[in-house]
Amino acid sequence: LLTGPMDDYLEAELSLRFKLFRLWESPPEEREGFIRDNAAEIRAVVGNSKMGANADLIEALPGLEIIASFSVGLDLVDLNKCREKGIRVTNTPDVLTDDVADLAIGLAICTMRRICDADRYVRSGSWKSKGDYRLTSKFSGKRVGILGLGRIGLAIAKRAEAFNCTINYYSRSEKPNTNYQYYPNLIKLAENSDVLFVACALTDDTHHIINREVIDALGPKGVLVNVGRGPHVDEKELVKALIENRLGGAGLDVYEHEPHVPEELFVLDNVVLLPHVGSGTVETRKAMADLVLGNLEAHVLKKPLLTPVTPLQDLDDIQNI
Ligand code: 8YV
Repeated sequence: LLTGPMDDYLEAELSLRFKLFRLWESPPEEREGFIRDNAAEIRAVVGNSKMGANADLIEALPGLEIIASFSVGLDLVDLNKCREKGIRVTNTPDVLTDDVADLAIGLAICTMRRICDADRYVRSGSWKSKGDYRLTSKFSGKRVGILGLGRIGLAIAKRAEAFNCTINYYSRSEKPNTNYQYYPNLIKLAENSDVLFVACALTDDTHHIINREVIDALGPKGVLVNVGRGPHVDEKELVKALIENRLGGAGLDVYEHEPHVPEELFVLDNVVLLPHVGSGTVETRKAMADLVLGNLEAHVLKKPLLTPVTPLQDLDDIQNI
């Protein structure tokens, strides 16, 4: 069962190997019936960051053996239910790390150097009519804070090091084998950051972890970059802080209610808004698709899964995507 259209190559390859059910082809009001009618045959679900597998879907599929997510984030998969039912889960770690980290640094530079706004300045003819563009903020050498020092957080840190940034981080526990400074308190980290990157997994603990207090600690010169999940940030507070100039800027790839983006942000020139494209390169999406296919094949052939997530055993690990 493919929960939504996610990648042409993946869909084509899946349909060569398996009988494929396309959930989105049924109108929303008919989906329950569609699932009920086909439940006996459905042994695997392929979901993504838009639609995973919640407890209702899992309960409705008595023959379900595996959920292979076309994403690293598993916030839309009910891992407790999977554990209870003995359902296997896989995701797509590592292959997307570079792209998401590249984009995070891109968003920071874009926001601080106002690349998108400056581009609009040229296109609108303002350079000719109003003269040179305003001065912007430097990124190199700044204090970078990273929320979640997992695979993606570490890749952001490595890149920021090359820009001579100071790297500090917050996570549930201090990470061994890094020279980066650990802050056990997120507010303190924000107070000591020029740019704060959100790169942790979304769980009950990290929902709205970026709240008004953290935003105010980052302050009127600080920049927030979110390449994690929208609900990490209290979006209403973020919008308010940006409008009231209590926060310097924001580079966002994710939002609380995608694809809805608060329209108040559209008129602000200190924000850069991307449509959840962190892993969106041809190369990475192909690698993610190959992992989904490889995991499903391994499952069917009773071979070891390529990227298994043992529900909850690995929560600490996926805490830090
Ligand atoms: C999406 C992502 O999965 O990996 C994740 O957790 O959010 C992205 O890679 C991708 O956009 C497909 O929906």
